[in-house]
Amino acid sequence: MSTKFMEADMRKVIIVLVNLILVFIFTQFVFAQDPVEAPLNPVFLQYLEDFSQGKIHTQTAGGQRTGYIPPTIDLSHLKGQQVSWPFSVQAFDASYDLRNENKLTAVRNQGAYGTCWAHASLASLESCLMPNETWDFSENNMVNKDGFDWGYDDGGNHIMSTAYLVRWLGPVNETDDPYPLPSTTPSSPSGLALKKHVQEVLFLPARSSYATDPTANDTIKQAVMTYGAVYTSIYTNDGSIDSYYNSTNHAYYYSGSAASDHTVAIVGWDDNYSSSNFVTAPAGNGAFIAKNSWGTAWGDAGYFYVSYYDSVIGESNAVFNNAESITNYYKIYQYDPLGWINSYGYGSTTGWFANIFTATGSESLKAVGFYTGALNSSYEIYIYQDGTSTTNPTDGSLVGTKTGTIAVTGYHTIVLDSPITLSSGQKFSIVVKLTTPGYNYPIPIEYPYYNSATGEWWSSAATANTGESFVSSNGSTWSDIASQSFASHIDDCNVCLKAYAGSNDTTAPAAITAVNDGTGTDIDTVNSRTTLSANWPASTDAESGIARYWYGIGTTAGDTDVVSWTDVGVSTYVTKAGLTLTDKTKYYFTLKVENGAGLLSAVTNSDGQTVALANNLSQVYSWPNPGNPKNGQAITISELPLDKTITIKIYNLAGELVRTLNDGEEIVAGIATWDGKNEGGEYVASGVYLYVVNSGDEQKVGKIAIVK
Ligand SMILES: [Ca+2]
Ligand SMILES: [Ca+2]
Ligand SMILES: [Ca+2]
Ligand SMILES: [Ca+2]
Repeated sequence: MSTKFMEADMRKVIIVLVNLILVFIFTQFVFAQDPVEAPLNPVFLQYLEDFSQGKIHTQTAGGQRTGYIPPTIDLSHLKGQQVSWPFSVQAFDASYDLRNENKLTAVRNQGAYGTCWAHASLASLESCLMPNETWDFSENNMVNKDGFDWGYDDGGNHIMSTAYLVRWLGPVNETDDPYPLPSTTPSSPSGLALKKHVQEVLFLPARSSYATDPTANDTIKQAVMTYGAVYTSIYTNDGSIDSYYNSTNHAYYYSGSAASDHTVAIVGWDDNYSSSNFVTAPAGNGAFIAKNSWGTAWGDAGYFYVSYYDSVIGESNAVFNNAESITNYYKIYQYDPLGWINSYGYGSTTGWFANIFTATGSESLKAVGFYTGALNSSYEIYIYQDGTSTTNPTDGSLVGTKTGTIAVTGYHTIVLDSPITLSSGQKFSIVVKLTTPGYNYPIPIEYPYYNSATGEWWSSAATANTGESFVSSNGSTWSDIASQSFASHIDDCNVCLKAYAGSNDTTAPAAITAVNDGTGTDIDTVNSRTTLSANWPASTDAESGIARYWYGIGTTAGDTDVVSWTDVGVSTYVTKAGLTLTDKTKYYFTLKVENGAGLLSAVTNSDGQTVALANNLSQVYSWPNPGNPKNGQAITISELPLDKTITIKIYNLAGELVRTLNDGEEIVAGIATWDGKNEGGEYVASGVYLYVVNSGDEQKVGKIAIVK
């Protein structure tokens, strides 16, 4: 062997050694020090790519809008897993239908917008609250206020709706923020009254193939029976709903490999639903019953059947089952308003994560909330107080612990065994050790995601500061994750970990000093049959702040016989429409204040406003405008004078008489309605119409836009 060869061999040995050392250092670096981000959901990444290439269609051949975007977080590792429920379960009946259980609110209509995801989410939330409570929450608010980068019409998913709900931005009432009519620009007011505190959302595993797994439907069936309607995803698009949908039987079956593009709510099942009811017969009988958001004119009054053999239904599932009273906790501490963007891990099913918070009042820490990415996740919670370190969340005194197991994937609130007293300005940290069996990314994280390939932002509003969120592989060596050298595309990162506190305030808030009738300076007369307003200066409570104002309206001061006590959130004015007011009668607003501890102030009354109706046409107007009478909402012509002979005629723009609404009779209630039909009983075409009101000595002309 020549010297030259020996030198070459030595060089090889050295290179191998150096490589080994580098690999060793690198693995130490990765596994002992820095968390690894889970791969983002490949279906989401494919969606972004397809979107950038203009391949995404959010409308069926029938013109129905869809609007499902796959989430950033990949939960495909759960596919086919069955939940081990923490309660005893019984065998399923062959059929079950929430329509028979007083567990469903009315079918909604997403109309012209890609908002299926908000409709399916709230269908589940509303259903789970029934039959004890019946609500109609605002999809418009959820879509406008979700906080993500994509627009109103661009779609969304259950991870987004969960983020909006568990950060306590919603739900708000439909009547406070109604769904927009077509052709209006969607917007939402701020400061609306929050109606529930959503504390838990279950993300059920994706369903396995029913053809190969007869238990594939069990988890969904159990959730429907136990909780209510289950949000789920289906495939409808590229015009295919017409190819896969039997509109006579309202039966849908798709067997291809396309991704989910629409969301609905599963509300029941029928094991014996015949395979012959579908366009193409699946391998056997059986169908889920699903609630759609395409109005009652579609399907079986808005419902339809989806075959058990459908290849897509059950892919993304959520149960919005734990909406609690807004008095459950007074305050939420959180750094993750945009929720679960992705997850971190250290190559192990166990990881540690922590947040340091500063109390902003005299409070009691009562509960902790976070996401779990696997079934049967086990947790250990440690609460520390009075730490001085800004880099170690376990600094300070350990003042509380709690351990347990959580059966189902999703967002959960863990109530501490005993509340922990906090004083204003006091530091406290929540430390969680979480084990997610079968999933090596136990740490849920929020950050501003940007897709450089397509130039699309997803969650750019996410922000973070150092000293907030920490992660660790072992609970002793911690990394602050606000800015990270090891993950160049991630900065402004927080862990998804919330804290819930009650207030220790024992004194009631100050009563309102004065209530003004009307929308400005106090008025004493009002010219309306339907609408009263009031406004007032803000109240104060130094300890726990103002949680909400309550108002009522009565015909004597302090009474609430016209409008019973109603929460208006922190708004310092209210306009109540839809009343039936009596001429020459005096109405009084009455107000009280609730603080963060749930204590109420004394009551303050306005000095009243007397209804004094105009006996002319000056206040006449029509609403809604534009209107869509074919959708069941008649056009109302309002503020018509009483004690007069009135004619009301509708003309088209060509000046042709379309309909006579009133021909000289007195208008008893001060309003007239038009059902959108002509004299022949047919709905008029879309367009602008004129209404002409004549009272003998006066005439008023107004425009009505009809849309369909
Ligand atoms: Ca609604
Ligand atoms: Ca954040
Ligand atoms: Ca107080
Ligand atoms: Ca007054």
